[in-house]
Amino acid sequence: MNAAASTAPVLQFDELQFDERVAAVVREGLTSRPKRLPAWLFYDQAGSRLFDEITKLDEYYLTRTERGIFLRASEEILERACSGRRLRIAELGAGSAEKTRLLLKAAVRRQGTVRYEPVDVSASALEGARRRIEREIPGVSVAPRVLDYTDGDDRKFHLGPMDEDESRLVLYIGSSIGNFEPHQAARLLRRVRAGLEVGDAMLLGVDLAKDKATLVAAYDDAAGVTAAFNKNILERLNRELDADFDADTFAHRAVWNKAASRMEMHLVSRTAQKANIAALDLIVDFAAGESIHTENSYKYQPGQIEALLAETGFRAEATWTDPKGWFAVCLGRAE
Ligand code: AVJ
Repeated sequence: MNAAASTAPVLQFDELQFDERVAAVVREGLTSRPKRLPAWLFYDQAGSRLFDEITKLDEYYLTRTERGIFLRASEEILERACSGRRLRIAELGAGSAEKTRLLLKAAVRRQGTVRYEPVDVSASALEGARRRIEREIPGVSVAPRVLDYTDGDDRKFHLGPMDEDESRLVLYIGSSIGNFEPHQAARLLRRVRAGLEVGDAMLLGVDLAKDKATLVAAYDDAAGVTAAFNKNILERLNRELDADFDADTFAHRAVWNKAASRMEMHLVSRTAQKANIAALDLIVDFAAGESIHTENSYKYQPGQIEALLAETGFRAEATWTDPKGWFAVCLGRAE
């Protein structure tokens, strides 16, 4: 073992576990009918870079719309959230850094310093976030938590104790909750609530249902970045599981499922073909036109997120939206 490897035992362990998780969901998803893969598989290094590009596209209104809400309302959001105490700010996921920065800066203006607790399964993503944020925003101390908040079992979601005069604000922004079926979303919120004290707060950012053309364009942009993002999931299987997918033989498809109020992404096999996933010892058959369902992105109706908060142990206290009513940021109080 060389010196570099021996200094990074935690990361190696992290990656080993992750591979097993990838192998298990891929086997499960590609032997199911209809075929599916979970959306979290998008975010390897290449996929995270592509997602970052997506957030800058004209068609992808979500990121800039939510950012606009934070630009206008950060102070007010913190004022409502803190109920007169010092705030600690936790965040589910370590990825939404730019919008988070607006809130962290507002918190530093308010109270001088703030402790920021990003929660993620990836120790390396958290370490990157810690370094970036401590360098860029003086007054923020970052205390990362390696934890899988999407874990199916109902163990408490523990963020650790706080001082007497503090309260917690948990951020779950960027429409991340949109990837969950409504019942899974409720489960996740209940799990978060179980780790909070009465009076703590949760800030949710959700995308709202809107006209079909706007939605479809956001998930099928003219430059083809979202198509590349979708197809990267196959390239990831090639890299990590020694598979032989030819991503170009699959078409990117974005569909508005109005009945379920969700955008769906699919990869549709253009021809009848087989793919060999060597590491799984698995050969997958595709009929011409057969799809792999790779993502659901739920779009909420006004009032629906407030109802979800109410049924999971929170009181919906305030909702901020943009002038077009495309995106909503909602504050729930643990009760
Ligand atoms: C990161 C889950 C909010 O659903 O809009 C972007 C991911 N998928 N383009 C979304 C995504 C296709 C994104 N979320």
